[in-house]
Amino acid sequence: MLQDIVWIISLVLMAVVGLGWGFVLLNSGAREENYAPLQQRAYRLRARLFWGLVAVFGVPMVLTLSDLPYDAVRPAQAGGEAQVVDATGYMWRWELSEERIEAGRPVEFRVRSADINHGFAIYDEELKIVAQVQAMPGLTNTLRHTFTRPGTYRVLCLEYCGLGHHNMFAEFTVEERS
Ligand SMILES: [Cu+2]
Repeated sequence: MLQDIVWIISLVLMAVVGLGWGFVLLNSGAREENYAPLQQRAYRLRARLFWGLVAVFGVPMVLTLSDLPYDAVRPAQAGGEAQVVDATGYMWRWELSEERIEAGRPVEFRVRSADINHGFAIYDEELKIVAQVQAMPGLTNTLRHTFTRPGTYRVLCLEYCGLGHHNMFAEFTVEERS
């Protein structure tokens, strides 16, 4: 609910900025091209530098976006109905409603906090982060993910939440689809 309101406010503000840009664009004249030779060289160099930066940083960014630790980019829809896991963060432990998850089927974690902010982060056996979402009091955040590799996964806290923060972990296993 709160997230929807914030989303709508953001959309309205983005529309205002967009209209401003459109107004400036419509009311600006054609570019003057009578530059001095040195200026011309500088502008050409700048344009080359710009496209060079796009190539060096833009291409790898697009190629690696799908490795983000959440499924905004590639929603976990395939593979049938989602398995629902309720996850609640407490100072300082996690409570999971499910400890066994089927590989290849999407999982929907419904993440809450019973006290203060925690960071719900799932790590694989090599301690590489798989997915994460914020655990907040008074709000349920959903995190969808499809596990492809069976194994033991760990939930750690990614938001410093006091003295016991480093001990805050839970485990679940992902099993081969039966
Ligand atoms: Cu913490």
